[in-house]
Amino acid sequence: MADRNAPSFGLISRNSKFCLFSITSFLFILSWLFVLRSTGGPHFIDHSLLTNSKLFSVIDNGSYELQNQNFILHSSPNQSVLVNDEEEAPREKDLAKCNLNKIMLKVFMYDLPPEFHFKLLDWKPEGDSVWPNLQTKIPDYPGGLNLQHSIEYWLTLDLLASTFHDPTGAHSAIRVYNSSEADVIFVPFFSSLSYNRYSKVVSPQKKNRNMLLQEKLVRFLTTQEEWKRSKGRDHIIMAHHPNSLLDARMKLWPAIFILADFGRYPLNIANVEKDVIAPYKHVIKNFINDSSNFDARTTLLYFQGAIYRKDGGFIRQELFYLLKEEKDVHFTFGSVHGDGIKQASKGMHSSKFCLNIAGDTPSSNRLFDAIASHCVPVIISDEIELPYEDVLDYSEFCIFVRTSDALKDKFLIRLIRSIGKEEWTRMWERLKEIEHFFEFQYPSQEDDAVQMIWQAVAHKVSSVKMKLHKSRRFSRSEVGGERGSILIPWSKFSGEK
Ligand SMILES: *[C@@H]1O[C@H](CO)[C@@H](O)[C@H](O)[C@H]1NC(C)=O
Ligand SMILES: *[C@@H]1O[C@H](CO)[C@@H](O)[C@H](O)[C@H]1NC(C)=O
Ligand SMILES: *[C@@H]1O[C@H](CO)[C@@H](O)[C@H](O)[C@H]1NC(C)=O
Ligand SMILES: CC(=O)N[C@H]1CO[C@H](CO)[C@@H](O)[C@@H]1O
Repeated sequence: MADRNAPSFGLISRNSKFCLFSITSFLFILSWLFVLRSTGGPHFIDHSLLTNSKLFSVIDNGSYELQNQNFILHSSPNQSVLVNDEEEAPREKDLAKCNLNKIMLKVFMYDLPPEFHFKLLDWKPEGDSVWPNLQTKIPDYPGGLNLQHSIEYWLTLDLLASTFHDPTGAHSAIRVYNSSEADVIFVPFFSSLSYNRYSKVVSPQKKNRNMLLQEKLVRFLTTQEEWKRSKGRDHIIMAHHPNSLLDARMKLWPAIFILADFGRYPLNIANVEKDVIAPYKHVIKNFINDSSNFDARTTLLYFQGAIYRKDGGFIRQELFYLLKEEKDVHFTFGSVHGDGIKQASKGMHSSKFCLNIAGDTPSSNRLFDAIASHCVPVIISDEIELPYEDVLDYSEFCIFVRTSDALKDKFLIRLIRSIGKEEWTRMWERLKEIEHFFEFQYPSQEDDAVQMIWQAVAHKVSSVKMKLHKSRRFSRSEVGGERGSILIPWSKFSGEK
């Protein structure tokens, strides 16, 4: 990062200024036309003014299509009149479309050997190619509960596809091949899958393959120019499964981690300021065309989950005793496998509220299952960190309860029963509006989980850059004036002791 300039972050504001300017200009011209028209003057308007205007061709070609959507350019002989096709103002729609191009994060991706990524999916490399050809076949990620942590797969696919010609053109990140031009350096190690698949030691080996891969990764990264020039601070490393990257994280911590939570990390290794929290991929089916309502969802409160021996287990057990007499509460233990997923889908789709109680980690995929089911989440997890909370106000569609309160007799059930039809319906509507933020898909779509994560990364990178630039102010008076020597430890600017 030391040598990077930061053009793309300028783009964010430049883009939105441009959008604002274009829309304002357009509205201005529009109102001007209406004034002319109402004073009987459309014939004063030169046809060429409209059709040849640069502004209009920009609008025509840009991310919003004013004419095609709401307006028709009527060219009656020798006069042109813009007529609003629909009565509603186009403003909101156009602003939303303008957002489309708000950030373009430039990402350099290491060409790691396939054993770090697609070979873990049993993909077989052809020739020298490190990457699958997505235009012929997209390797599948293993199903079941593996999928919860599959963000490594979706982000990598998105980067690989970012260089294809894409008529929808809605990318948030684009792969660049010159690392000096990149905003961040992406490390395509499928660490969650590596943990899930290769944690067992196979004799006669002493170490499992997951550990060996991590050692290899550390050796690789720490010898790269890209790593050396930023000490890894602009590197993106995915470790979504709470147990993934257990060994390497202690050596790679200057990087930006993409995580499910901070449950198993010391504060100096991972923290909210430096890292990015990503959602789990929900395992419950989406509730498409959800026409249920408050009364149709007959279960008041739904919970299905495992019992843990640690803290989370205690809370779950206590809550079970507090709630077991309530007739409209579904509270059972047992993890969701196979047919369980079908049952849980049914249960969550027919419940008003869904409980999320901290387990052995602060986060769980249950929250994202609840969102996909439009079942208002009730979160009892004091340490939980939520994805994109800088842009999303979870209190609009979730109920948060402190653990200490939840364990008071009748507290939780009274709170839940006090939420009436109107308030619940508002939260349910909001859930339907925001659910797409949590969808992982290929190709990625505007503001889905993949693009939201890239945007969250972009927000981190700009602050890292600012701090690095600031730290260079007096670099000439530092020893030897050498830039590499003034890289300060992360803890200096993350406020840790
Ligand atoms: C429109 O203008 C063109 C020349 O600019 C002229 O030849 C044509 O007759 C005009 N048509 C009408 C309907 O006035
Ligand atoms: C990479 O980008 C840097 C900065 O823009 C430039 O100086 C360098 O020549 C580029 N390298 C290659 C191989 O194109
Ligand atoms: C949802 O509704 C749309 C339009 O009414 C319909 O075309 C579609 O098939 C429905 N999907 C499902 C899964 O019911
Ligand atoms: C990217 C894009 O849509 N470009 C179009 C801009 O408009 C000209 C003329 O209308 C087209 O030829 C381009 O294809």
